[in-house]
Amino acid sequence: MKKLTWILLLVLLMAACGGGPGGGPSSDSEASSDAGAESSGEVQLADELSVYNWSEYIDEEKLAEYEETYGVDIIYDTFASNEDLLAKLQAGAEGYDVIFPSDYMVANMIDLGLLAEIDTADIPNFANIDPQFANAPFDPGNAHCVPYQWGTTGIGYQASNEFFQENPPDSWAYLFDPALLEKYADDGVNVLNDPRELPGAALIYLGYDPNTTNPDELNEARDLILTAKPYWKTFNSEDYDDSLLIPGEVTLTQGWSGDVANAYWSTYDDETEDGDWYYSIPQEGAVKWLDNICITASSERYDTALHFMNYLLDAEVGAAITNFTYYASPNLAAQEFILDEILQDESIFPPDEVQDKLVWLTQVGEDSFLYDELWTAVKSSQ
Ligand code: SPD
Repeated sequence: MKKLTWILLLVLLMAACGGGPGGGPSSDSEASSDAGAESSGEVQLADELSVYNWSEYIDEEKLAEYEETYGVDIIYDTFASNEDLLAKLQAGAEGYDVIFPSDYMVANMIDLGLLAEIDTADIPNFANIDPQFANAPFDPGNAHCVPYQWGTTGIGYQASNEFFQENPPDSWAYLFDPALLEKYADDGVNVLNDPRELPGAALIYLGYDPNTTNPDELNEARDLILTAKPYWKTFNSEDYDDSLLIPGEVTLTQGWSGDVANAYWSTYDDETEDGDWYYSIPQEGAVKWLDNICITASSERYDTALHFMNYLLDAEVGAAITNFTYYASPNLAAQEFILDEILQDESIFPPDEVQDKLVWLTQVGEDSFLYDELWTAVKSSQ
């Protein structure tokens, strides 16, 4: 069906129902700045929208549904870490409209003027968001971004590994202590290729704040990482969903909750009624994070970006995303459509006693060079 027909249909539908999944934020032509937008009454959508997200972090059927329903081609690209995203934008990459930074990176990007402002009154599906995830300290009043998915950073391990059967990894020592690592390093250990997450785990293991800017503590974390590094096979946070599952590739990984839960269900055996990948939040504590949907300050398709944002916050769309990614959804209205196996999974929705051990990463501002130096030392060592 031609794009114009879809737009006309959409306008009629909106008039009849008061807006569908993406039908909320209508663009007054006065407010619209979309380059190449086709105008049809209230709604103006651009021909294309460029979306830059974490890898394996959306149900692509929902992207296709958006394209088909609204006649907008989505140019989709992925990044591996908040710092990669930031570097790309700072290098002057223009053309990205919608991006998905985490909590502390939202704060950084606001300070750097990289995010467009939004008004949640223009996003009807924002009402679906659980109030506990709205108005976060890193973006007061959701003046720039809306919540997308949340999770934790822990340890994923193969339940079938004999050593883990006797010694389930319950501490960051399993990632950093050579005495333990030598028991299973030959079977493959992976860490997140992430300049805040890996140092964050080392700092927590050492008993420090993962947001510290104390050079001595950071040096200690760097040395801990350098001692463990020879035992690690890979630094991979992008396609480890696939690589993790290749037999013989990896037996233990630092991992994000949803990716490990996905690995559990991908290896689920109906006969044993169990999967091979378990997830653990180490006893020393771990990081909790919230990824967000934001519009870049350089976007020339602001109205379409806002429209897409509203679409992603629809209850059924939000549930479909969680049913695909296995990450927790901050979308309260989505809960009724989320698979029971996800809602009941404590590795995805941690119980209170685990929540108590979780901390947020926060922006370190001008001191971020300390983390850059640490990361360079880690990545450049042989
Ligand atoms: N495969 C999708 C991973 C998304 C993870 N976001 C993590 C943010 C951690 N700071």
